[in-house]
Amino acid sequence: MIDLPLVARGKVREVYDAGSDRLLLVASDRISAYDHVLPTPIPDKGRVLTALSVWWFEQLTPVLDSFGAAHHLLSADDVPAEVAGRAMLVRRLTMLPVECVARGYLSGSGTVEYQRTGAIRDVVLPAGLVEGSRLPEPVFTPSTKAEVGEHDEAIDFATVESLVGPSRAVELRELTLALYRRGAEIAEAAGIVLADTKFEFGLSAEGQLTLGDEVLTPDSSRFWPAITWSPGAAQPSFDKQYVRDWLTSSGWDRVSPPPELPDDVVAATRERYVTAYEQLTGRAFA
Ligand code: Q0N
Repeated sequence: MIDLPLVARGKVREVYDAGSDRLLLVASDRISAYDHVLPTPIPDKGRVLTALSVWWFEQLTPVLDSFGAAHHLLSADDVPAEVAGRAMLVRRLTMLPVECVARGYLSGSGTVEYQRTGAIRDVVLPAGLVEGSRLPEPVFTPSTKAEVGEHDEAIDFATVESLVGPSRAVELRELTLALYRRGAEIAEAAGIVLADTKFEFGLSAEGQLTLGDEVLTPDSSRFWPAITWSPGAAQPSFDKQYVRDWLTSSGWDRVSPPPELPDDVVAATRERYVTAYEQLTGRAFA
């Protein structure tokens, strides 16, 4: 289909070799839920997430500049016709072996860790927080990329120091938190809670710290509608809630291959992705 060597294939994205110094990141319409890729694609999901990522790279450039850092995006226009709108030509980086997660709200594995220890990683938190609570300050919760099929493994800050060196570790933590804060501020103004997000960084050929991957999409972040935010129970996902609710009510056991989604769930979910894009950017989705 695409006449370039395939470098890596994720659950919902592919990476192609586009020359010695470039990669092509291609977002598909595939959607995952409960750790499975569903058999039913969501039309336009790849184009929406790519457009959102491109928009965020632009929004985040002042934050990156203030750290002397850059992003990897070269072009979203100069891409093969068969992936038009859902691909990014990016600078090839030497990736750093740390998944840089920032959490501004308690959710998922963060809640589990807090209930067990009263802290998230190295940060002691006040008593009484519940699933969905806003944290007093965002927390850096790095992880390392697991083998295919496994979940990323939580690591503490000392492990980040040993992986990338102490000064780079501080730089990753501070830049991750600054990018998250700016993203959450923009999202909040658009009625979306950016509960947490994951960034990946690398070094350019010139040694510049560079933001890679996709950024601040619903696939790399938890987006919650601000209007229903109510700490104390699981928050509805901005994008995947119809899918999760339908899968739950379908009787699927979460182990067998997942069932096809009905058309109305597909349409409602597509609408949620488009709404997230339009609400955040203030632009119409083409
Ligand atoms: C790279 N991954 C892991 C794409 C992202 N700019 C880059 N240079 C070199 N390698 C990578 C990037 C980027 N981005 C990062 N794989 C290759 C994350 N992937 C998952 C699949 O989609």
